[in-house]
This record gives sequence, C-alpha cells and structure tokens, in this order.
Amino acid sequence: MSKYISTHWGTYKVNQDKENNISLDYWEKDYYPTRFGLSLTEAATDHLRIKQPYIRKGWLKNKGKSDIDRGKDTFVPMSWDESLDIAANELLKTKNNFGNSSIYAGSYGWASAGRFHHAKSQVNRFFNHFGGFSSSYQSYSYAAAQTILPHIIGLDLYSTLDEHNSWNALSDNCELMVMFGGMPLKNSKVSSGGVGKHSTQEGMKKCVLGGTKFINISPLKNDSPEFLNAEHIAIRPNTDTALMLSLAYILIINNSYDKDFINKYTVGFDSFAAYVLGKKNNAPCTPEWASNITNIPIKKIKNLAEKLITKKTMISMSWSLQRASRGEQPLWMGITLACMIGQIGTAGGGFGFGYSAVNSTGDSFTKIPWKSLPQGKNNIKDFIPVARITDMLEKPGETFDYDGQKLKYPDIKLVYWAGGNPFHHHQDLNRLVKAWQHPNTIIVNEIWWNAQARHADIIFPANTALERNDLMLNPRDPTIVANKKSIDSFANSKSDYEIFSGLANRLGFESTFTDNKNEMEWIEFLWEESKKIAKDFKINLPDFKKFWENGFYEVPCPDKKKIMFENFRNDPENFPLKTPSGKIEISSDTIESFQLKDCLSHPSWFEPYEWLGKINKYTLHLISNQPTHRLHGQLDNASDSRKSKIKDREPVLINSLDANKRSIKDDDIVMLYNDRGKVLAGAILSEDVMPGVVVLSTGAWFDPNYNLNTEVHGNPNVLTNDVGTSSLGQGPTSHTTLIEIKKASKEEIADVMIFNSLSFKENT
Ligand SMILES: Nc1nc2c(c(=O)[nH]1)N[C@H]1C(S)=C(S)[C@@H](COP(=O)(O)OP(=O)(O)OC[C@H]3O[C@@H](n4cnc5c(=O)[nH]c(N)nc54)[C@H](O)[C@@H]3O)O[C@H]1N2
Ligand SMILES: Nc1nc2c(c(=O)[nH]1)N[C@H]1C(S)=C(S)[C@@H](COP(=O)(O)OP(=O)(O)OC[C@H]3O[C@@H](n4cnc5c(=O)[nH]c(N)nc54)[C@H](O)[C@@H]3O)O[C@H]1N2
Ligand SMILES: [Mo]
Repeated sequence: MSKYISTHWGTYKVNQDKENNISLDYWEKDYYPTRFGLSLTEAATDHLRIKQPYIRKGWLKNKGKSDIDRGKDTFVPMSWDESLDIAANELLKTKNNFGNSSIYAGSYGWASAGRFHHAKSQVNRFFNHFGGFSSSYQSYSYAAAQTILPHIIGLDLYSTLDEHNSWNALSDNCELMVMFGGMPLKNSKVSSGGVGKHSTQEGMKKCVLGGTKFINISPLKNDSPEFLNAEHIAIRPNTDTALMLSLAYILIINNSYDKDFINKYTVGFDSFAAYVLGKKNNAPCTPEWASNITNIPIKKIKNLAEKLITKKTMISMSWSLQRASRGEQPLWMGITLACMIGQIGTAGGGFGFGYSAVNSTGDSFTKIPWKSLPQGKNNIKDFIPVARITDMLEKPGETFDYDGQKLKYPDIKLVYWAGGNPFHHHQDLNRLVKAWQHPNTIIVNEIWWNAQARHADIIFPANTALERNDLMLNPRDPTIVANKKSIDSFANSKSDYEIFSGLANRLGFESTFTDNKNEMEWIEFLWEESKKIAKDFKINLPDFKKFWENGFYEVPCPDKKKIMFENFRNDPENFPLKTPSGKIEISSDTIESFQLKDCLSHPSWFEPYEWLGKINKYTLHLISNQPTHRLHGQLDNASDSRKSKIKDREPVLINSLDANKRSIKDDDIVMLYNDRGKVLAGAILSEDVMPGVVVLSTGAWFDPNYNLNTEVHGNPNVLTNDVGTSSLGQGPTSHTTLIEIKKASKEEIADVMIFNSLSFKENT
C-alpha cells in the first residue's frame, strides 16, 4: 500500500527505497500539483534541522536579565530531561509570580497540515490546562475583513468564504469578472490544513470556456494568469477605494445603478451617496478626482463603469487589498459597488473576496466541521488582535481601540511559540527585535534554525509531518488523508505533543493533557468523532482500519452550484442577514457609534500613511506579496526556493524605467531602504510590474547583519510599517510601504549567513 503525506501545499505519495531513503511523488489524482512541495524530504533532513534542545547562553547565566540580546547570543545544547525541567520551572515561576495573563501563547502561524499535530491546537490545549494564557485573535491574512464583515453583511469571515459563488455557477453565468488585486494562481497552491486536489485552475478555466471576460486591476500584470486573457488596468497600490468610489459616482450621476436592489436589500445608501457627491465637506468622487489618485486615465474609469452595469458582473477582491492602511475600506466599498450593480444573490455576479487566494474559495463541496483536538477553555480574557504583538510588548498596561472596545495590553513575562514565525510574518522587524527583548523568557518549538529559533531562550526541536502519524482533515477540502509516519524523528527532535506531554508531566497534569491517549489513539478518536459528524451530512466514513490502509478517502461531492446570498435575495423577510438591519449595511449605525476617525459610518477614502500620491524621500511602493516557490518562510531552505534567488538574495521585481533611472541591471544586488531599515535583494527587471512599484515577496529567512545594520537576504518585513489598518480592525498593513532602491556598493554587501550552519556557533 502506498503511503501519503498531506501538506498545506498538496498531497504527495511517499516512496521508500531499500535503504529507507524517502522521496515524494505527485499524488496521481491531483492534476495541478505543487512542485516546491517535493523538496520537503530534502528540507526535513538538511543541516538546518535543530537536533536537540538548546538554551541560550546569556539566559542560562542570568535569566531575564541577560546583557546579550536575543538573536545575537549563542546556545548551549541540553538533554531533554534537563531542558524540560528548566522550562517547566520557568512556566511555574511565571504563573506564580505574575499570573497566567503574563504568558503570551497566541502562537500565530501556519505550522503543518495535520489535524492532531496542529501546533496551535496543542499550544492551546496545554495552556488551557495550565490555567490559561493571553491569546491572539484574528489572522494576518484578513484581519480587517474579519472585523468589518460581521458589521456589514452579518457573516463572519469563514462563513463568507464558504458562501462564495462556486466556479461552476460562475462559469455558466458570469460575463465579467473585475479582479481588484487579480487572482494570482500561485496563491491557490496552498490551503491551510492541507490540499487534496488543486481545483482553482480548473475553476478559472471553466469560466474562460464559459465566456467570462476578466479585468485585472492591479499593480502587477501577472496577478492574473495568462490564460484568463485579462485586460490589465495598472493601479497605484492602496487606491482601489478611490477608483470604486468614482465608479459609484458615475452610476449615481447617470442614474444607472440598481435602485430596486439598494432599496430592498441595503440600508444607508443615501448617506453614502451624499459623500460620493461631495456633500459632506469632501471632494466629490469624480473620475477626475479618482484618476489623480489612482493614476488610471479618466476614459478608462468611465469605460469600466459602463461595462459593470451592462454585464453580469462579479466584483472580486483579493485579500491583499485589506492588508493595507485603512484596509477595511476597499472591502466595504467593493461590496457597496456590488450592491449598486444589483447582482448579489445571482449565479453570475455579486462580490467575491479571495478567489485564488487559497485553493478552496469557489469550490462547491459540502463543508463538514470535522472534529479537532479538544482544547478546553481559556480562563484568561486578555487578548490582542494578532498583529499588535510589538505594541503589546512595548506598552504593557496601555489601552488601545479594537472594534469599538477599549482593551488593555497585558504585561508579558513569558512567550511560548510553536508553529509560527513572527520573524517571518510580522511587520517592522527591527522594531520587533527590540520589543522581543522585553519578556523574561521566550520558549519556542521549531523545526529549523530559522530566525524564530535563533531569537529564543529555550528551543525545543520539533519534528516534521514526515516523522509523525496524522490525519489531513480539512473542512475546506474533500480529501481526507492518512499521513503515515515515513521516517524516524530526525536526531533528537520530538512532536509538539511529546514536548507538551513532557512539560505537563513536570507540571503535574500529564494525564489530563494526554487523556491517556497516544498518538494513534488520538487519531482514531478524531476519526470516530468525525464519523459521527459526517453522519449528519449523510456521509458514511469507512472504518478507521480500512481508511488507514487505503491511505486516503474522498468525501463524495455533489457538483451543486453555490450562490452567495441566494436565499436572502429570494426571500429577505425569512432569510434576513445577521446585521442589525437584517440587510447589507452600506452605512452602519454600529460603526458610527464607535466614533472613530479612521473608519466612518460608510466606505470612505483615506489617504494611506505612505503612498505614491505623496512621495518625498522614498519614491517607490513596495508590494511584499506571497511567494511562488514556498509557503511563507517554510521551505525557503529547500531547492525550489533557493534556485529562485539571485546571488543568494530574494528577487525584487522592478520596472525597467525605475531601474534605468537608478542604473540598476538584471542580477544586480540592490539595497532597498527606508527609515525603518535596509535590505539586500537581487534585481529582476520586469514590465509586469508598473512603474513606481517594486515587488519583493515575503518569506526570505530573516538574516540581519548587525555590523552593516542591514538585512542581507531580502526579507521585506524589515521595511514594512507596523501600524493597524484602523482602530476598528487593527489588522496588519504590510502592503502599505514606501522605499527607495539603489545598486548596493561592495562595502554594503555581506554574505547570506542564515542557511549556513557555521553561522550558528554551538557553544558547549
Ligand atoms: N510583508 C508581508 N508579511 C506578511 C504577509 C504579506 O503579505 N507581506 N502575509 C502575512 C500572512 S497572510 C501570513 S498568514 C503570515 C504567515 O506567517 P507564518 O505562518 O508565521 O509563516 P510560516 O513560515 O508558515 O511559519 C510557520 C513556522 O512553523 C514551523 N512549523 C511547521 N510545522 C511545525 C510543527 O508541526 N511544529 C512546530 N513547532 N513548528 C512547525 C515552520 O518551520 C515555520 O517556521 O505572514 C504574514 N506576513
Ligand atoms: N504559493 C503560495 N501561496 C500562498 C501563500 C504562500 O506563502 N505561498 N500564502 C497564503 C496566504 S497565508 C494567504 S493569506 C494568501 C494571500 O492572498 P493575497 O492576499 O491575495 O496575496 P498577495 O500575494 O499578498 O497579493 C496578491 C496581489 O495583490 C496585489 N496588490 C497588493 N496591494 C494591492 C493594492 O493595493 N491594490 C491592488 N489592486 N492590488 C494589490 C499584488 O500585486 C499582489 O501580487 O495567499 C496564500 N497563498
Ligand atoms: Mo495568510
């Protein structure tokens, strides 16, 4: 029987040779597999694996008061027994001296795809049994949307995603898909929790065959795959709201919007319209006004407005739009525009948020809420919106706004992280590195010697999905996979479950934490519980043994068409939305009652804090989008990602006009800089990116060179700003960043060290 492994980027067959060496092959049922995933086996055995527990030397000497900064220190190898004793003791001391709220275990991150070994579930279960912890809420992906969607359409983000018109509904009915932020195919390679068959490309192709036309409104031409043949409208980053407002203006002036839809299904249009027409002490949102902001010719804007209302139109927005200053606005405005077009609730139109952001959006199978690891209850109420971590560490006790509430930052003494990497995901890393020095103790479970491990005090070596048994049980994917352990744990690494069991043992709650179950017993438990849940959906999962032997199970999928808000459209009385008015809120009394300066009662244009409309020192807008050859920082150490580098640096795309002005040529090592930091990258001249914009994807392992005061590998988060989207959502704003770029001089260049095991001095 074949063995399989499921990952966030796909399912693979595991081959084993006579010497027990393993390699991966594409799963034959996945017609659009992800290449970079094949190199998991290589990364799982490379020299960057953490072989055993380590403790930072300065911390061991003088706990909490080390005079050497985290990130600059060396590490002492330790036995499991000793390191677990030390960590358990620190946890207990912190709990007794400062209380559980002084422990931050928000532990954001994608970790690995298995349901049982899901690191954050393990963290939550452990700390809930330990009396609770300060937690995090929201995601870096769509925090602004998570906050505003319930106010305007009465749905949480995940339900919104599940409601999306399916590809098979769109392909027969949609005439025009207007894609704000494009639909980058590379992003649909992944889905959190695992992918069976990649379906997005097929969905898009169906639409092309069905005659849908596409318009890609984005700073980057290749945000739309070539086969869509999209018309490209280059837009200045972060100005989509202004463009959409001007489209609304044209529809209002021409009296051509769908008044019936507005009256029947929405509230607050008049107040919004008054704003659009400039009757609220603001400039009217004319095409001329928007053209100045967006840099799109007036004629193009007028032409676009005409197309919108003469076709069955889907307004598609990428998640990236709201990872930006005032990120709530483009989403709210896009939904408002879709209301004015009047096709919400029909098969061919409406709005979408995140088609092709990950694999599952637009799929049509039944979503089943599979059983997950029971986590218990967190007795500590303190939490932060996830992207406010640096603020929290810098300003204990200070209050901040969030979704109409005033909250207080807890005073954090101990940080525990497993399955995420803030030195990948967080903005303004130089500021994070400083704030990261505040807690007394930082404990991290990590697989590789990336920056996350190198900035910890106690490092527990975690193993990879290849070294464990698990289930891929993703509610957003119809394939279930038996992840069978295919290699022994690398060196002295352990699973997060084993690590937390070891800590729980020392803290006196091992049997509560483990429930006296081993790995396989947990997996069987999850299967049996899920089997019961499946019955409610008239699905009979096979016996566990049979499933495990077979290696995967495909949940039957009726090819039904899904239409967002169909019931609401057909019968708004009986199927009202869960908003205060029961309708779509173009103006929201709730948000108005918060009295915020940065999020008004209806969609509005706010100048971003940095943008191309107001440049001084820094003249280029940096887009740090998702990487093509890896998942965030994961597998950056493997061959696909390494091969894509230029002179060992992350490639930065720059338009030849901007490059020529600065005498930058292909393959040059360049320096990107602003007031927040300096980064080296490798130049690629490209006409795909509009003039004024450069693209440096996220995920190059953070590699600061403190002598040069420069990050030498190409991590964009040294340059991005760390402020919330607004006091409503407090989401991250990585896509709002101005920089300058120049060819780096010899003196400004140093080698990339992060992949070099010699750069890490094991200090015995
Ligand atoms: N500039 C910029 N920054 C961004 C973004 C952007 O667009 N631009 N996007 C943001 C978004 S949307 C996201 S979701 C975040 C993603 O940020 P993260 O999810 O934090 O990034 P990953 O690199 O996936 O981090 C996962 C870490 O977990 C480790 N790991 C994997 N499996 C396991 C396991 O089983 N156990 C343990 N203990 N560890 C494990 C991996 O080695 C890796 O270091 O980044 C955000 N940051
Ligand atoms: N291969 C791969 N796929 C991934 C991931 C990965 O790491 N690797 N990460 C996954 C994760 S965690 C997430 S959250 C999703 C994210 O999905 P998205 O948020 O959609 O992804 P991004 O790549 O950040 O942005 C998509 C495009 O939006 C455009 N864009 C940026 N700002 C603006 C703007 O202001 N206006 C307009 N019109 N366009 C703009 C950029 O040109 C960019 O290429 O991707 C997922 N998919
Ligand atoms: Mo994300």
